[in-house]
Amino acid sequence: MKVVGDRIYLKLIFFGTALAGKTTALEWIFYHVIPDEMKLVKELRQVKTSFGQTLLFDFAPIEISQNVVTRMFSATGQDYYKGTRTKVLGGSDGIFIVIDSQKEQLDNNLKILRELWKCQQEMEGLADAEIVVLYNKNDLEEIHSMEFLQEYLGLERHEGFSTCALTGHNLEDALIAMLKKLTARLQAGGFDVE
Ligand SMILES: Nc1nc2c(ncn2[C@@H]2O[C@H](COP(=O)(O)OP(=O)(O)O)[C@@H](O)[C@H]2O)c(=O)[nH]1
Ligand SMILES: [Mg+2]
Repeated sequence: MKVVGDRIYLKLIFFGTALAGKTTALEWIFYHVIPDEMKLVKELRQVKTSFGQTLLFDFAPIEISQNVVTRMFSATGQDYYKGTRTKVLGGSDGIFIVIDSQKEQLDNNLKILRELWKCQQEMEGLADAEIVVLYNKNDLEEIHSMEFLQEYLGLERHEGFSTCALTGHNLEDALIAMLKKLTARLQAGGFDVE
């Protein structure tokens, strides 16, 4: 959280393995959930490789109330960009963990979660970040159930939603859950959230 003048800046990030659906989820939220008057830019800012994968990050600033601005990022999942990923993670107030529910991705999810828990221990402030989990690609056949993934990946204590980023299924609810947690935290800290 950054306070500049009478404005509070919150940082939200979508974190997960490559191709889990981070960019798709952020795009859907930006274009279908956020009302135009809240958007501080008209288009999502993206830096993509020639294969359409996110190179650095996707970025969208949104004014959720008169004095609170939420900046949403999606961190790239490729191992190659590990250094960038930790930079994007730094200072996050809220983390959407995007799990690729496909069976073949089980170990990749576990691997990237271990990395996240490690970053949380090592990076200042990150341990307090609010977490909401998206169990994504719930429209596909060869997937594990949300219940199985919660237990196997050790995510039971975090609020989770079974999502499809292509159709936006449950994404609005997940965003609302996150904003409620952040608003409660701001109010507990004595900030006005109008
Ligand atoms: N079937 C299905 N495909 C998805 C879903 N979410 C993302 N995808 C697809 O998965 C691929 C990778 O998505 P992308 O958002 O670029 O992944 P990122 O690397 O996490 O940003 C794209 O082809 C998306 O269309 C989903 O919920 N269901
Ligand atoms: Mg991406």
